Amino acid sequence: MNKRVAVIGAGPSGLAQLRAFQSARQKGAEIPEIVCFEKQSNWGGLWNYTWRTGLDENGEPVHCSMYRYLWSNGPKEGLEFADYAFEEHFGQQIASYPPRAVLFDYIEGRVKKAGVRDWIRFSTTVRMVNFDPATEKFTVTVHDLKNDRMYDEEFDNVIVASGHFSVPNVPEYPGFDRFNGRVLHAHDFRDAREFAGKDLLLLGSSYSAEDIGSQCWKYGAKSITVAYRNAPMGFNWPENWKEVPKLERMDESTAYFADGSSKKVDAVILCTGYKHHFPFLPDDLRLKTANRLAAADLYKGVVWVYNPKLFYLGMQDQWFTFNMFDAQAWWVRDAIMGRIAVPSDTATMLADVAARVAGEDAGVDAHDAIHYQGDYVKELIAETDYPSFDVDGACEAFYEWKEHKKQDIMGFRNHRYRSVITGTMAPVHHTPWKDALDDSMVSYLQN
Ligand code: FAD
Ligand code: NA7
Repeated sequence: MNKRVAVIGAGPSGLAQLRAFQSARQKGAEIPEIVCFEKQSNWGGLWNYTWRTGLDENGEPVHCSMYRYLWSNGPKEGLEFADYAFEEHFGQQIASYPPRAVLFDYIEGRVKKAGVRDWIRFSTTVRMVNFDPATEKFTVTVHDLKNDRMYDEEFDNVIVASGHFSVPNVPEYPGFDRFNGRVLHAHDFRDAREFAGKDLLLLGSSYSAEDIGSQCWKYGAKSITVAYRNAPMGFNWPENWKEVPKLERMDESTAYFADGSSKKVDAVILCTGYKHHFPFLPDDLRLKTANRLAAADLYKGVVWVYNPKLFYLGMQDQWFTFNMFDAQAWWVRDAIMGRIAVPSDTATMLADVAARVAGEDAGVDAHDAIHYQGDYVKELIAETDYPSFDVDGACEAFYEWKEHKKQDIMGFRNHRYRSVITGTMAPVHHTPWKDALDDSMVSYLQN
């Protein structure tokens, strides 16, 4: 097979793609030449933590949106790789909500074992991708940041795995320019200790607001006020935490809300989500979608309907993560290797997208959404040799997680779940989450 395939990004999705091809080669298949371009100097995507914000050492936008003391916000039993269990990596079962460093180690362990690191060109940013209908090839223009050299290469397929939780959605509210404290987006939040003793205002009512608020609460913020745009999160919050309706305006020191209330605050953190942003793709190849489970214009959630030689991984909003990226990567591999037939007409592919959108829209709550994405994972893995696993069991872990959050939002991470890969029950973590201030791997693994 003399095909060449470009993978953009070596985060969990891109790495799943490398592992998918390597696994086919291990089973004796002839695979295309794979070149993965990664703008950071290491793999792991968002899980590759940096203290940097703004621009990086090369003048590129910092990709990382993660922060110190970040622990998994869902049970690890919902994301476990079917071909590489936590027990295989750590030599024992571990507790259910690992901190970032532990999950980074796990992600890295699988690809180290697969031996795919030399497929990746690190510190190399993709600047542009163009498709030539005459040759049916893509020209990928990249910038080798270490040697400050730009060059072009041709590929038969391109797989975009550049993530979509890195470019912040930054709204403006009246008075931000007069406010004397700091206004920052969640993307630039790094260390909750900065806000110890402070009164904080957070905007947004999704994962970032919940988790950054919780971190700041845990590390000693004086008060947390969360202003929601549509609906409050509605958890049973600690007494120094309040949810209020929409922010209307600010002055030098005070925030004013839609219900007429106000609050003097020291800093504002915009937990207002992220944008699907692909500055390296021209109009005819660029995905434009809302952050939802049925992403726009992707057949089977991965094939760009207007040019099926182009694929996207991990562009959906995510209940399932690592195992869903695997399901997609194995499927994309098989489409590229001719093992799976992709429809030849755009109309058929668009009908598939419309059906997925309708399926998502028919759901009424989080339970339906989890079930919907679980079914999607099942659908894809049934079509490849990705090891099948108990997806319904993983959904059960998510349902329990949702209940545990309702019961105690600062205590849900003290629960444990059963692995659907090995069948083993996780141990209870040695320290309740709210008291565990050290998030190092050494500390976490001391169970
Ligand atoms: P990313 O991890 O974003 O990786 C994309 C890669 O592409 C990066 O390495 C980037 O440098 C590279 N790249 C981008 N543009 C270019 C370019 N032009 N050229 C070359 N390389 C490029 N998921 C969970 O399962 N559990 C959690 O607890 C969890 N917590 C999260 C907390 C936060 C704050 C955020 C933002 C996300 C969290 N997630 C969590 C979800 C997260 O999206 C996934 O876990 C996962 O990182 C997505 O993988 P990805 O490879 O698709 O994207
Ligand atoms: P999400 O889940 O996309 O949520 C974004 C939130 O921001 C959501 O509550 C939005 O309100 C709110 N939002 C968006 N624009 C505005 C404006 N203009 N004003 C006020 N509020 C706004 O992003 P997150 O960062 O929470 O989570 C992303 C990932 O990071 C996630 O997968 C986690 O694993 C970690 P709405 O609810 O629409 O009213």
